[in-house]
Amino acid sequence: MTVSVIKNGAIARVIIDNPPVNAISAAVRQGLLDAVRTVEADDAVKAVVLSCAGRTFVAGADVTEFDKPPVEPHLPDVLNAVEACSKPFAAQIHGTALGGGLEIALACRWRLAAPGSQMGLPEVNLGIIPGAGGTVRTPRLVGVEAAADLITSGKPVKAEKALALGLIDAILPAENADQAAEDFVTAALGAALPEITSARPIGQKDEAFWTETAARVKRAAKGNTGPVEALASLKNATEVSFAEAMAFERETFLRLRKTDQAAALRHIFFAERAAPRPSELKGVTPRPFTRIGVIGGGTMGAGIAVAMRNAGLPVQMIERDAEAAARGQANVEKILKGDLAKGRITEAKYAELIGGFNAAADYAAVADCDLVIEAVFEDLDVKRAVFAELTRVCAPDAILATNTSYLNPDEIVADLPGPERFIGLHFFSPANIMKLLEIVPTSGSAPDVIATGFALAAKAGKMPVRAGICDGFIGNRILKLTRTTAERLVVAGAEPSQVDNALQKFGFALGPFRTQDLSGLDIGAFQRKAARGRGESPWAPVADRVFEAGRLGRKTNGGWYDYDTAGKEVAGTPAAVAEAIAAARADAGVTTPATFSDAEIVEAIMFPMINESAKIVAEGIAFRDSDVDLVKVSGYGFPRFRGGPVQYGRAIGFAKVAEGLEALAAKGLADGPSEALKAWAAKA
Ligand code: 3H9
Repeated sequence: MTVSVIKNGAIARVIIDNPPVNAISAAVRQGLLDAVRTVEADDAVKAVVLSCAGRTFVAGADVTEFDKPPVEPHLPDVLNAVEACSKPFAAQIHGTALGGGLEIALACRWRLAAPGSQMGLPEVNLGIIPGAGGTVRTPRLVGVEAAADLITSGKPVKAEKALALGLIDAILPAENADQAAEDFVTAALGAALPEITSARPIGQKDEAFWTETAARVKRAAKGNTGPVEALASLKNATEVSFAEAMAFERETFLRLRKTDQAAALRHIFFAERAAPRPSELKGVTPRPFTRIGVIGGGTMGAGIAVAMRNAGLPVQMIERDAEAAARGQANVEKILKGDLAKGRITEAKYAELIGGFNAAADYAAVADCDLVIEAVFEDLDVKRAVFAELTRVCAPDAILATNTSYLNPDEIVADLPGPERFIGLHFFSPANIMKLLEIVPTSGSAPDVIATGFALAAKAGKMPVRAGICDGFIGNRILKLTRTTAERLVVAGAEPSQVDNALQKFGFALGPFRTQDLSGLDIGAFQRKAARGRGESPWAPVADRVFEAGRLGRKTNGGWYDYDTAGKEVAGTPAAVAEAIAAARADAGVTTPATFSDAEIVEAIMFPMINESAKIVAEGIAFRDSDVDLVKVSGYGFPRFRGGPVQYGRAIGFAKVAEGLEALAAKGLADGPSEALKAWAAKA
């Protein structure tokens, strides 16, 4: 039974049992409605405790139903029945009460929560707003201001905070919680019953509050419409009757559920849950890892070391000599001191984190590490020398990983003993902050070694995505293409700032030129030099010239943009960049620079990205299209509410993207559609 009723004297217990997270499916809604009727009809029942089986209270509406038309009974009606039931309900919360789960609790007379439980209204993270009274009942319990925070941020609060806010009535003891909940209700029945939530008064706020809050919410939402709509529903709830407010909320919820944004956010929600659990690793036990070696103490190595320390793992760093080891130590201290200064960690935590870290110059110090991550200079010979040394000093079953971003991990470890123990673990800078971790098996990686990569990601709070070997794996392969496409636009006639601004308006955290200024133009220049050394001919006529002019980006106070002494970008294209552009245009025979609308720029950048994503999936570099989207959203500032390049292409229609690519190719702005994209277009 999805919902069962246990009658045991005056207090009945209604239990929702819908694994894994008790999501509110149609069966749960019907079961709850039936349970209300059952207890209503039983004179012996005086009150009801509503709880859930398994690891959590209700995690919300069943998101998998959102692509289909709503099925009766609808949750708001079920909850009105719960609230109107003459036998008062108490919600007994454990784990999380989220979205519709919290809305169920709001319709109960009392809310009792286990210590450590959390409650919230995360609907805005799915591009929707609460749809069963979240914006209407919450303010009646916690006040309008606290409700605005809860609903527009989507962030859950812990039981203690919920109690202080008035969202719950009591925190239950950790032991014998069921009995304690029933005792609470029995005692409460002896006093006057609290008013049902819908009958409670709702606070009022002046126009200034709403104007200021709406502006703040819109800024923070960065293009996600959910928070803005949720606030509008809350405001409406303060102005009209309960029933009218419920109708308005429901209408908004149903309208938003059908939007591309909501579909995109659901896509990423499921992508995040699929990527960490590759089906081919089902049943494979990861190797234990208790001590981590990090080779290289530069920005990347230090960031990885801190990420590992934050995961509670002791770290041994190796640098080439004592001086470099001291620099590595200083780099790690700098990151941790920054966290201390920002109040992210306490003095005691700092001491604990730095206490578990050591930097040395002798490889013998990693002999007892069971997982070693190399993060040295991107040079094949340098990396090969590191791995040769590691295979000499480390135990034969120790896992040896490379953090390379552009080299071929197979070439790095070619001919070394124990091919099954090598793997690529591609962290993103700053590695202590960025969640994405590309897991790149080599041709010899053993399944349990790959599984250990995923286990390490879980331990360190990273988002692992499996990627195959190609130039740049998933993320940097697309990044490289995007840089080329952006430069094609500039050579054809666009200004770098126009390209950046159009993409930022689309929702990207930063445009491609501003990103290059941040990370340094030397990185791309170095990669192109290495590629030319291999006989390839990478195309970057403007970036090459800007780099040759000594403009490496923010670190030299100028790259694609100039920066003032405070580090603020100076408007306009710097003269040196304008010269580089003019020279590249002359080489390309561009006599009359073309003009582009923002929409054309977005298409010119996005369509090749979608095309490349299709190729990446067709080649098996990514296992699923949602993995490509996850990489771009979690590692490259791609707007989450657009769901990643593939989901964006799906929303437009792959056939339309393929057509658009033909037109871009005719103008020399992109390659034509790939066979892989054409296949997607044919299937859609
Ligand atoms: C809503 O409630 C709208 C209402 O206002 C209006 C209604 C009218 N639906 O995350 P996990 C699956 S909107 C369907 O790995 P954890 C998930 O896909 C909803 N499935 O576990 C996974 O499946 P699989 C508002 C769901 O322990 C499995 O459960 N609520 C849902 O790390 C385990 O999930 C939310 O946004 C769902 N709602 O974390 C809360 N939730 O095993 C969303 C999970 O096949 N959920 N699944 O891959 C969460 O935040 C986390 O799942 C939770 C548990 C914290 C609960």
